[in-house]
Amino acid sequence: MKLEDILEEYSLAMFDRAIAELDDKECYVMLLNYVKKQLDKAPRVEGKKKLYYISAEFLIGKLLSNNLINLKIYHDVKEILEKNGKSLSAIEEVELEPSLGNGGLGRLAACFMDSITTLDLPADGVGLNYHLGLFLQKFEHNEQKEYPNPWLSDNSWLNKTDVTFEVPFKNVTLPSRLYEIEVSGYNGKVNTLKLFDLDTVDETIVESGIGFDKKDIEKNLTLFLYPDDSDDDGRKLRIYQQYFLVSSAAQMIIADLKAKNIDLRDLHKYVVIQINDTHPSMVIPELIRLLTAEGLDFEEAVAEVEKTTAYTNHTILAEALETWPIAYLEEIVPQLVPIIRKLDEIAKTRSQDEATFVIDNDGRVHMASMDIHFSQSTNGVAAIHTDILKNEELHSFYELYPNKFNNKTNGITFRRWLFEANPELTKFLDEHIGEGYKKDAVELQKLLQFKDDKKVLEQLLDIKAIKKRQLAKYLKEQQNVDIDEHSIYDIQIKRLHEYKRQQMNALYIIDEYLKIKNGFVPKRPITCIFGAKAAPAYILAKDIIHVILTLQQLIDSDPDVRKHLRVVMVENYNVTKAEKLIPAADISEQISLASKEASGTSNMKFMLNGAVTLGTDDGANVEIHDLVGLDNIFIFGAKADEVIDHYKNHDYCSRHFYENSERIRQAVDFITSDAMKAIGNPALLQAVHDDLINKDWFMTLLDFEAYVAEKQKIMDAYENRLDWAKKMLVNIAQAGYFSSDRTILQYNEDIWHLK
Ligand code: 26Y
Repeated sequence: MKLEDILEEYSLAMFDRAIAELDDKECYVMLLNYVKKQLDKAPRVEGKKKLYYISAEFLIGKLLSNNLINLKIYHDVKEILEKNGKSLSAIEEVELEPSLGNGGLGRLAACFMDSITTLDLPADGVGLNYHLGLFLQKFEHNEQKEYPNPWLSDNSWLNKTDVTFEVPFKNVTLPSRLYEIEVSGYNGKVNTLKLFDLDTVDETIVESGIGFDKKDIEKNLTLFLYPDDSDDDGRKLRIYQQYFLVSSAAQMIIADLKAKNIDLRDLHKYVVIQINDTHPSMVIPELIRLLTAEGLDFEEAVAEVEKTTAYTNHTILAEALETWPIAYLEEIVPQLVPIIRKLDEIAKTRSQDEATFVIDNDGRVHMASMDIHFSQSTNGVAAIHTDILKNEELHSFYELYPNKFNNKTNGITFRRWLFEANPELTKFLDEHIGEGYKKDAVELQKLLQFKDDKKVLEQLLDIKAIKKRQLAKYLKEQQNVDIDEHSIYDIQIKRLHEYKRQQMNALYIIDEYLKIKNGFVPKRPITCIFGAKAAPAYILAKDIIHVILTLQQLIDSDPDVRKHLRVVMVENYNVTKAEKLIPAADISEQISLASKEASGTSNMKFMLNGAVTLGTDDGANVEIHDLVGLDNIFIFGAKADEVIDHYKNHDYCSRHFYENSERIRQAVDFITSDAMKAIGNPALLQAVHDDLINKDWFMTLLDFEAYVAEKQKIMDAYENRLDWAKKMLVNIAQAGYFSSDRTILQYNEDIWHLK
């Protein structure tokens, strides 16, 4: 039967009407049901050994288009809908985005599941079924306000199961229930994302924004992703969440093995567990606990767990390296404490170096230390990041276990970030280099043969113009802002964090504003686009958002300036918005302080979509730089070793830069100028101003002038349109390395050994 007839049948069966008579919501529900049926029928990836990718976050984004693409019916469905007067993109608006992640780490887990399945590797993703994902961000009076972000509905990809496990906490044992989302691969097969939940969780306890009773575990356990951990109750809730996740995961793994009559002493031959940052680290003592309960000796269990688990580090920021007071663990999961103490003793027999202790002298458990000692592999997520782990942050461990350390440079799935987000560019590639790149992304290099072909370069510019127009239309609909589609789209989208230095971009805008006010206008209008959520308890990050929004309003209401320079902060930045923003970008802002961004992955998505990077030599920018060469990327600022030296010597003084540069002083002082204070909240503006002068922990002022100079260069380069198109082309052609398929093949080859 033809797909068209099948969908008509679904439509009639569900709504008693033809597709042409359905509204968008009904159309969505019809497609959801059809696709879910296909996924149910699809063959599962099978194999002797299975990966369990345990992660507190899976930032999967909307799934309809993604699944249509992987089932290879995207274009047919789109056509059928159009024939019936419907638009797929309007129908997609009906789907609620599951925001089950904060940013990079969670989105990486989602890209990985896509690639793992596509490469036919058997795996479960294992996480939590947060009822309310990352908060919904709204701007009110130029400030971020947080609201609940529900995504669960009767019509979702989530399937409830009868599978439950008993998770023992000190005061109460709670049943975890398994929910599942099928993950499609581009090979027509499926793996499963397994999300655990607690039946008694109650959304009605949420009050005033995203406040709730943090002590009421039975009602709040899986209510929110990363609840505010600025107080003890919030931190304890995170321990409850983490243990609930890993105990469910460990019990499920053991149940899977028992169902296949596998001897638990052979665990590592059938199972590999990837620990995604330290949030699931308690899986190590929990598995040891369960294995000893099943009859293994303690030493046997430790050895088996060490062979079965592997750890990925995603950060060198001290505040993100988790440590839990042993007293909290005593209070919540006392059964783990004797195990962790024994692990600490074993670790001390291996090294007396304090930097490698599992339990430090203040009685805090270092989750990363436990991971490194008691798993087979520790990897960083970009070459420079792994080098910094080896040589600086985790140096003592590297000396102890040189063979455990390895690099796995991150990647992104091209199914979502090219085929789905940019069908125009995909079609262009199909026409010029054939479809081989869809299997082997490195074939994108075939595009290089056209780097001096004027016609091809012009086509690339045309595609970018289309994507820019689409974004302008979308922003008009979403936020009622008008942007000039002929301006340069300069985009910085990522979590708001001082180390990512959105404040440096804001200072650039001020510098440009002052120039325009003095009669020096840019050759072409510039639109500076931001998207960023700040952690609700991260005050300075919220203040930086306030500075950006205040600048946006100031410039919007200034007819002299707004012709030349615009600022747009996109509200509630999420995966869905990223898919619209990235293909439209001319310039990709990757301006973190060198050494601080472990990898970055939006840098890869931008590059793949033909944006040119303006960035520091940090994270994966370094590898992009190597691949495209200095003609095709704009690099500025202090290098990682210089930055690391500043920290070691405590010799960075931002005030020194402020006092010695007129240009810096003018830009920084403008934050608290009368013009800004007339619009913004003076106290918040003052906080950012004062931090820049007195602290500036991430060295904004160190790099500011180099940044402004390099940005001028990239804007000038943009004016030579054909030469710019060539830069776009080289970036696209060299992006193949950043396919998550490559990353996953490397994980499999070096760590998982699944097939
Ligand atoms: C412990 C808690 C405060 C916490 C919550 C979330 C700590 C860390 C995180 C998330 C970290 C994260 O997203 N890291 C990012 O991982 C990406 C994927 O590897 C990297 O590309 C990116 O550079 C890194 O910041």
